[in-house]
Amino acid sequence: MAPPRVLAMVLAGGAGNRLLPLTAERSKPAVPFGGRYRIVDFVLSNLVNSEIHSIYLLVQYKSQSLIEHVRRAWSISHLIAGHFVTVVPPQMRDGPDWFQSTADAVHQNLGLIDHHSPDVVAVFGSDHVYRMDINQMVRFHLERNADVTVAALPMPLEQCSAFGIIRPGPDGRVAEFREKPARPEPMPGDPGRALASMGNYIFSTDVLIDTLEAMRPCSEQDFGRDVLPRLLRTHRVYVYDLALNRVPGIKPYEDQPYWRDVGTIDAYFAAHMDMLGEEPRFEIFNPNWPIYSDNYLGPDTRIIDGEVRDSVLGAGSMIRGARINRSVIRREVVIEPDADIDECIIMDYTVIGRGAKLRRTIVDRYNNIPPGSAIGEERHPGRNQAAASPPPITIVPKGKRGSGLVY
Ligand code: ADQ
Repeated sequence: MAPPRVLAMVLAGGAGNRLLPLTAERSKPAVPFGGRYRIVDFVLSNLVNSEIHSIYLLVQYKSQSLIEHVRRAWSISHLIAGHFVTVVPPQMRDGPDWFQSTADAVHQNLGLIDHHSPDVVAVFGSDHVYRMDINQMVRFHLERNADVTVAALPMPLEQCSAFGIIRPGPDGRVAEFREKPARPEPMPGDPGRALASMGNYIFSTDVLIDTLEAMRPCSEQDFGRDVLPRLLRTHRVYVYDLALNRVPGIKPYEDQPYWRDVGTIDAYFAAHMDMLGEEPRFEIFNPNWPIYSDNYLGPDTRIIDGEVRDSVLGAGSMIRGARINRSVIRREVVIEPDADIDECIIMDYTVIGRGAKLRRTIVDRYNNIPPGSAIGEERHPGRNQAAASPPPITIVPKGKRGSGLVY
């Protein structure tokens, strides 16, 4: 039997206010992640590794750096018909407004779906760090003759007001869906957790088109808040538990499944810490399921002197003599002698001056941290020692291009 034809619509227009100031000049999917990635690379890698190669990326405001990144990193072969990652800016097809909401973004592009006439449409978010074989979810959807399938996984109850919460029925169908409920209901037999939607959906093409056409002209409609509750009443809506998903090459010590919504600074920082350690909760190196990004053509990193423990070093950097502990250093970063960097994320084209001390700090791109600075916990030694919660994370916003590097 021929494999199903899948068209992916990746929702990449999120403003990401809870990630400010990292999203002051870029959209959430364009925020740098790890030593060399952007957040959007995770969903795109999952799609391409799942052999889904027809991908539209629906962007909105502050999309310039996302567009540039996708052009550099995701120009997959145009020689093969049906292989593309194409950025779709708002076309204002229904009037002078930009995409109003997630459902509206897809609604304004129903023409693209019509043009490709796929068997199913994968409507996926782009704000998550995870590995997932999306084909397994497509098969699950087709085997059940579902109209819509929602990917989900159990999450701790205290985090669940941030998610769409599913009450599954005995037959695997979604019995109830509540978008970001104030008091989420735990799963039966699991009082500490509720079943949270990942914001990733497989739609049978006709159902998606008919539903969005019928919902017009209420353009402020959202997949979680409006589309799913409406479809539950009339259609076959199934839940796909990510725990069923088997991605090749996952190490025994990794969280299975690993999935993080990195929409807040705390979650973004924690996801970086998950990549560290001898047995990380999320192992970025998996040759069976690579995470792709752009091909950096600069030099390797050089360490002249220093002490580096449990850290990720991006390419093209220069460590002149520093103590670096549990940190992620991205590309073309210079760290001067006697700097002390502890649990930090240092982004591209940045200089950390001699003797600077940084703790639990995210330094955005293009910064020049003066010699002798003390940023983060170092400024208030002992302040949080008695507190049960970890010390807060300090952020140095993006500097001016050219103010950071050169060695
Ligand atoms: P949220 O993450 O709060 O909840 P939202 O902010 O609407 O949902 O973002 C969903 C995706 O759509 C993101 O990838 C975002 O970048 C993108 N997006 C938002 N507005 C857009 C627009 N106008 N145009 C294009 N893209 C847009 C959703 C679900 C919940 C689920 C969580 C999981 O609604 O049910 O639990 O995701 O994180």
